[in-house]
Amino acid sequence: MRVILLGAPGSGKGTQAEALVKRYGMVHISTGDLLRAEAAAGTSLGLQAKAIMEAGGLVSDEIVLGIIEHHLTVVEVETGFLLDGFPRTLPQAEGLDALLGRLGLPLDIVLLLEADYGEVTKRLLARRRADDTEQAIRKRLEVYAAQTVPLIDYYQRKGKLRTIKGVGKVEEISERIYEVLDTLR
Ligand code: B4P
Repeated sequence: MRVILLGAPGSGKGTQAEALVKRYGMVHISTGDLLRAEAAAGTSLGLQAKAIMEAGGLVSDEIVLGIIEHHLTVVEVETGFLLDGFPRTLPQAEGLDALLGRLGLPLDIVLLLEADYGEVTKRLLARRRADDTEQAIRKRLEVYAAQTVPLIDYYQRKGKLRTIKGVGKVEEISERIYEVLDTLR
């Protein structure tokens, strides 16, 4: 199963990814987690990314596409993959299409987790990660609206998009997703 999880910051992509990977066994690829790991390791790429992330911006398409290409070609993805937080811009989506085309790994579905900005802001402020300050959250939501929301239309046109109500108990949201993904198995 080859799945993309799309949604605003704090919409629960990382949270739902954990449950989905347990149930379906696909490889979880979170660009946010990978960038935070680079930052924690103190690599030059990581330090560059850390400053951008803490300010609420997006790391460059080139860097993120490089990371994804590495993971999809080097890591074993025969059981499928779950892309969490990627793509976030049109160039990333187009780059991914080209890469998946080359690898012969067509995408099955894009799940959009829908939660309003008031709800996601409340969740992120409660979490207190380094990029969860009020100012960075405002910036992340602006970036989401400008750069990531166009992907909804992009995947809708391709007939790949399914929208999931992302508000309620975590388990209830997982159940909504299982209903959709179980039909693909
Ligand atoms: P990410 O790591 O992708 O994080 P996110 O979008 O902020 O959060 P997510 O939606 O995963 O929320 P979560 O489940 O954790 O991105 C961080 C940064 O990395 C970006 O701002 C950017 O700088 C950089 N980056 C990542 N990918 C990139 C890319 N492709 N291109 C460029 N830059 C990139 O949930 C949030 C909180 O809500 C948690 O505390 C959780 O417990 C809670 N929660 C979840 N579901 C809930 C529910 N149903 N009810 C109540 N609370 C809930």
